[in-house]
Amino acid sequence: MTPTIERIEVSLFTTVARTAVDPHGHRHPSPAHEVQEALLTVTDTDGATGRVLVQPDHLRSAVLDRHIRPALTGQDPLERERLWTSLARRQRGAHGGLTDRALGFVDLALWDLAGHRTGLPVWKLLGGARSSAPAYASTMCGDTTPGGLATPADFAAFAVQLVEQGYRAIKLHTWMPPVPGAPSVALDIAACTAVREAVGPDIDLMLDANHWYSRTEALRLGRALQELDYYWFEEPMEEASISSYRWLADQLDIPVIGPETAWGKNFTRAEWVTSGACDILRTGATDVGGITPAVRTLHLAEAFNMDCEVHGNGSGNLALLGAGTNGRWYERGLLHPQFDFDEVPPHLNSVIDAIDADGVVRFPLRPGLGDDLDLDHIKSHTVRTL
Ligand code: LLH
Ligand code: MG
Repeated sequence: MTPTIERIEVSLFTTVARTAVDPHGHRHPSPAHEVQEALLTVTDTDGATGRVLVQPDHLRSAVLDRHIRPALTGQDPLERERLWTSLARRQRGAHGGLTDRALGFVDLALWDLAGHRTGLPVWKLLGGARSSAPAYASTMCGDTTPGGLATPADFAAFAVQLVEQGYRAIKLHTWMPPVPGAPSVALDIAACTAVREAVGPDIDLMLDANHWYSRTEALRLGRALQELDYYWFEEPMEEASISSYRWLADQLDIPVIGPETAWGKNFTRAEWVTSGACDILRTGATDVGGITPAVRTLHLAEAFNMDCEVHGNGSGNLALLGAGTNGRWYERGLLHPQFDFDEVPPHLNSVIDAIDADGVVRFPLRPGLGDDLDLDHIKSHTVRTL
């Protein structure tokens, strides 16, 4: 008999973090402190499991009980396209209660389960277009910390360190509110100039600047970046305004990339392409509602001869890079001179995305998404199960 989905659980557990977010959601280094994280587990009637680390705010009990369990329980977990569509169709009547991220977490767990059932890593199930990808170092946002990322010179010094570690590409996140004085086009240009001068012409550089510049501020910044031979210009304005991005992309030679945070899954991405709002499309395993719709965006872009870059780190985004080669980079970060990104937190046995001396990440060979979870830690530190 075909196995069907039997149990869907979210376990809240404690672990240790060395970063924290500011009131605007930007992550910075912090002293080690206890935090709660969450694991979604989907189990089928044969005992096969799909597991993924999630943000529990998107999978509260009401969301699980009203939408996710009714849509999935008793269904064949391998029929991801059908299950994703049935969940996505529930979004309209959920009045904002069933988010794209919730869809994404469920889809990731189903891909992990499929990997465990077949004994294959997800990047291979997605077609195995390649088995590794170059990483770009994605910095944390600018701050006010001495020796951190407080000045253009700090960004330049950190960029030199990153190149020494093997990275061949670096993306800056410059100063954003609530940092006093941020944002500032002049300061952004100073940081981008300092980094280019520090690393020379052979390192690819990108900028992800304050997300709420005006059109004219974004244009001024973009023109400076193209003079500095930057590789792409990311999210300088509110992404809901597609016509602003078309206005910007029409006037710049440097590739404009997007959208990253815009809601609307693969449908919004198609609008960006046909509107001419970007030169490089953007997707992400949880940004667009899962690996399933993210693969659609990669292939959509490919059919327009466009690159489609994957936003964010983690096992789902790494797996997604196996679905094509027009997502050229893996975004590794967020990095900071006072934070050891390679330190393994207590709920993991190893990091999934170690880089080699050339800044390349080799995809994991473990079945499923490949996260090396310490299930004993998670079990013994579980404080609540939804
Ligand atoms: O604003 C930030 O803190 C970063 O931009 C962050 O959201 C990061 O995920 C990003 O945009 N990467 O490209
Ligand atoms: Mg970004």
